[in-house]
Amino acid sequence: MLKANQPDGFDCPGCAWGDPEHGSSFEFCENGVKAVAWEATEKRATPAFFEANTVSQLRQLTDYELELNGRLTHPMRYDGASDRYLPVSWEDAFAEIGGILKGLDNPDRAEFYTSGRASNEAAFLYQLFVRIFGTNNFPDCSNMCHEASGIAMRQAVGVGKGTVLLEDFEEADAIFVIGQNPGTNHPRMLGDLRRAAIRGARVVVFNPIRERGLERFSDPQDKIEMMRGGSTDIASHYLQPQLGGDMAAVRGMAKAVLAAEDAAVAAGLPPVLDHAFLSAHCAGFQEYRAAVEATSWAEIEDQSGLRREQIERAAEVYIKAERVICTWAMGVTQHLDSVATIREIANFMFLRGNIGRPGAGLCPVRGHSNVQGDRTVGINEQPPEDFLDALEKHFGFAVPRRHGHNVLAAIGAMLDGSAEAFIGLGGNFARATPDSALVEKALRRLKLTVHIATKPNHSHLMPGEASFILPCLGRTEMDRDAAGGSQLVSVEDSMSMVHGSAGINRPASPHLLSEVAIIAGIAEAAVGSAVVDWAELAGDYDRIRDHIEATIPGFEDYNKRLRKPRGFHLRNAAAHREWQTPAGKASFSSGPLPEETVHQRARKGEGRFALQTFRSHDQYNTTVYGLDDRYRGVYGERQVIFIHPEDLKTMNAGAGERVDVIGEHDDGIERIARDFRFVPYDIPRGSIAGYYPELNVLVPLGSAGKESDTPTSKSIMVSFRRRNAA
Ligand SMILES: Nc1nc2c(c(=O)[nH]1)N[C@H]1C(S)=C(S)[C@@H](COP(=O)(O)OP(=O)(O)OC[C@H]3O[C@@H](n4cnc5c(=O)[nH]c(N)nc54)[C@H](O)[C@@H]3O)O[C@H]1N2
Ligand SMILES: Nc1nc2c(c(=O)[nH]1)N[C@H]1C(S)=C(S)[C@@H](COP(=O)(O)OP(=O)(O)OC[C@H]3O[C@@H](n4cnc5c(=O)[nH]c(N)nc54)[C@H](O)[C@@H]3O)O[C@H]1N2
Ligand SMILES: [Mo]
Repeated sequence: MLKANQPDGFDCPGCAWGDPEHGSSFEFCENGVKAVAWEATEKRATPAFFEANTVSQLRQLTDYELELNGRLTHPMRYDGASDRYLPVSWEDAFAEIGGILKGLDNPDRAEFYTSGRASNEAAFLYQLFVRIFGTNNFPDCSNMCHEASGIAMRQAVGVGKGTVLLEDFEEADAIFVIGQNPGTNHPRMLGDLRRAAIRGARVVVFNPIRERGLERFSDPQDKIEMMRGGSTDIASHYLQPQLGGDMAAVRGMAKAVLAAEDAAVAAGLPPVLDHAFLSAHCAGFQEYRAAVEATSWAEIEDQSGLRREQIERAAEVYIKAERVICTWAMGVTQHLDSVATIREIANFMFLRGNIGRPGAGLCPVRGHSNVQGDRTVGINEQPPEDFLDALEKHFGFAVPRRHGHNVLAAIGAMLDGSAEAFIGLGGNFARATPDSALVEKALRRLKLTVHIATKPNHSHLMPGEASFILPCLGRTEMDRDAAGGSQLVSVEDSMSMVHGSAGINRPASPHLLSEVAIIAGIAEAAVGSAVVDWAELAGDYDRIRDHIEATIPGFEDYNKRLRKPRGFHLRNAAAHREWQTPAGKASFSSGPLPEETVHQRARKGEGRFALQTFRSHDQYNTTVYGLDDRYRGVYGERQVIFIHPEDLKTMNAGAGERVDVIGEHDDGIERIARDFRFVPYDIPRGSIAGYYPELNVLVPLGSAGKESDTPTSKSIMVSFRRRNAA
């Protein structure tokens, strides 16, 4: 029986941008179509495929070639003798995995990874199982992604999530887009930016690279624009800072705002600052003002790579706008000083009260479609005490209180032998993490590796002693409940909207289980059903949602509200100007600028560069759909380095020359990415760029963001070695 008020489709597995009309009309974008088609492929990685290829042979394939083999169809177990994956029954797989987990002498010896595509239901059940098992080891893709945003925003405004709704984009007078490439990674956001630009809102971009989608955009849904072959200008101001130079750039704007305030006061004009907001809502403004005054324009220009006049012009836009939104993504979060930079963004927004009113606010734009929801429902290696209390009270078991491992700590534990098991709920741990070679070694020395996945990837090819690939249903596929009805899952987008998703495609294989069913199977075998009846929960996800409602605030009437067309909004206190910070106020930070960015350090050495690793238009993280990067004019290849033409000249190198890229992180470890081609590009001198995950061999495990512990995959010191040199 179909339940009433089902949303009439699935949530796009592409990105976490909000959807205005969820449940009534499905808003597609080019890259959303790719994500859906990728899952709905006709190709199958069957037992015959694994029979025909040893794991060592498969390891020679690129990420692209490997995933071309299509969807996994059977649960598989690694056989060391033949170096092949062989089919195994679900029962045997669960029993063996459960047995090995039970046999560990300490639950902290297992690592439970999550990628952000898992639904709220799967993620909640997973954390429940893992905590009953006895650990908080939850390395999560968000540790490599927006961790700094959550930390900085909790410090600044008391909530680790964005404060705006999609509707706010219709009211903003100015939108600052910092360190983000929405044309590729959040194409539906580009639609909102375009509508804003058309009605006259200013869009100010900070990005070292001139990203085409941010400059001009033609909307495929706009027939007239398509007919005329026209497009809309998106960015009214496009600033190209050096890598890691954003804190300096934002402080520069704040300096200009404070100067404008002084000038206004002196001239007897209305103030520029929102004094009512500053005095009623903020802590630390005077200290911040002093810190800004103590930061010289020379420092700001040197670190940001921008000229004072450029920064002042951007500040002018901010001053003239009544309502301002600031968005950001990986260009801000994957640096050494990301937390301080996001605090500076908040500082800047406080100056004119740009938070907690219509058309204004802070908007970290999330990556995976449910990465925000996974954290909300308990995927957290440092869980808040009140959540643990609620779990303990509701389920009646002793919840582990020791903080667990994030991604870098989990890798450390695997390398030093203190971790012995790895379970991955989706994702591609070995390719997404830094220092690929070391992580491969770490995985291969484990007693147990388990990957719950839809397609084969390189993480599966680094088997431990006992290794399993467990194939699951994708978001787009029908998931049946115990009575044969359609199951509904839920996800939370970047604007804290929680909505339902129900697959419509026929499963890729009759042997697939849902993520929830797989977790329930492992849980049953590993911890039994004394605390939780796993089979019952897997048979009806409404029961899982009842438990979420009972333990997590904001989910009142979850099952009912989920079935409303747009779902429901999780209340955000900061958006209502309620500040759950230690000071009880919106809190300014007033530290100095980073002492030296990787780019500033690179400039001092001969032939050194600061490298960022980003996404092409034809990939989803470690999944490579194709070898083109249309907007950047790259076709049929991925081993490229974008670099300023003058930098090529000083090296006496030509476009097209092939080089090895050498890691220059001074820790004695040799890091080489072999055989890359130079592509001259509009990018500041000394900053260069290339694609993830091919360049992850150069990202050092030992370089992590302050407080966020996020790998610094946007500021890596490198040099080049010519391929043809003797
Ligand atoms: N199609 C598609 N969609 C995706 C993804 C995908 O791979 N493919 N991935 C999803 C995920 S998990 C995430 S997290 C998001 C990622 O979305 P983005 O953050 O847009 O991802 P990146 O490709 O890493 O792009 C980083 C951008 O920041 C700029 N940048 C780099 N360093 C700096 C800096 O120091 N300062 C400034 N101002 N800019 C800088 C780069 O030039 C680039 O434009 O997208 C999500 N959506
Ligand atoms: N150098 C560098 N490294 C980075 C980044 C960077 O910008 N530069 N970005 C970081 C960021 S932002 C992130 S989020 C991480 C991403 O890290 P991950 O989330 O670990 O990686 P993905 O590539 O998104 O995972 C892809 C795999 O997920 C599986 N999968 C797909 N759909 C499903 C599903 O519905 N269920 C299940 N169970 N599995 C599924 C498929 O088997 C596929 O191979 O990488 C990080 N690493
Ligand atoms: Mo991400």
